[in-house]
Amino acid sequence: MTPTITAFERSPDRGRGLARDMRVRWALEEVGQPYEVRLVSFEAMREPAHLKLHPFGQIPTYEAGDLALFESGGIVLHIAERHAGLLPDDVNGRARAITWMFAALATMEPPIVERGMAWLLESDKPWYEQRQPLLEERVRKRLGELSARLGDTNWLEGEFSAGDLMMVSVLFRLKGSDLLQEYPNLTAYVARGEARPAYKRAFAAQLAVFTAASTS
Ligand SMILES: N[C@@H](CCC(=O)N[C@@H](CS)C(=O)NCC(=O)O)C(=O)O
Repeated sequence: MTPTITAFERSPDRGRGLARDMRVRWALEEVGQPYEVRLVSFEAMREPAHLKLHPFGQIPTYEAGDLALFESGGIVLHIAERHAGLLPDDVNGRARAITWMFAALATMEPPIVERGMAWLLESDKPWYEQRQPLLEERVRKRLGELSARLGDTNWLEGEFSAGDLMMVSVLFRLKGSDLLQEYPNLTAYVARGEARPAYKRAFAAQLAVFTAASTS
């Protein structure tokens, strides 16, 4: 059965690959599962039909048969559990890979998003100049800890896994920033993720939506 995911009709990040349907697309590409995309506008995301799929009125969602999911982490985990290629076969290895997914979403993503949102929504406010170094420090702390753990290995737990897919997707939000560049092993880790053929296909598919919308 071909699953259907939702994605932004118009990309607020101008096609930089930050919208979270990217993680789901990437996971589907990694496991070789074809998928369909239903594009939604910001207005449609607030409509009852979409709220039935996603209680918080966001993207991405995932539908396959009578299963409907929301939350990129839940969706990627479901894909990884249903198909070979994103989770190790042994029970402990799977548990560790899943733990890295949670670490990406619950430990790394919040300070990274908070820093980004402050820049987006508060950079004209009088407190921003004072607040920004604090937000950067919180991100830097987590990057330093992650960098120390990754060391000079390619992936977090041996082979590439859903844990790496999620971690790279989260770090991608810092791409090009001085913060990420302070950690050459993390910069290289993100680049390794981006170099994967499945990532490239997912990125191209998401970018095509932006390109089509901006020329129409
Ligand atoms: N924790 C959610 C976050 C979903 C989320 O923030 N989606 C964004 C796009 S990346 C969205 O729909 N933003 C529009 C809005 O919140 O109104 C997940 O990982 O799926």
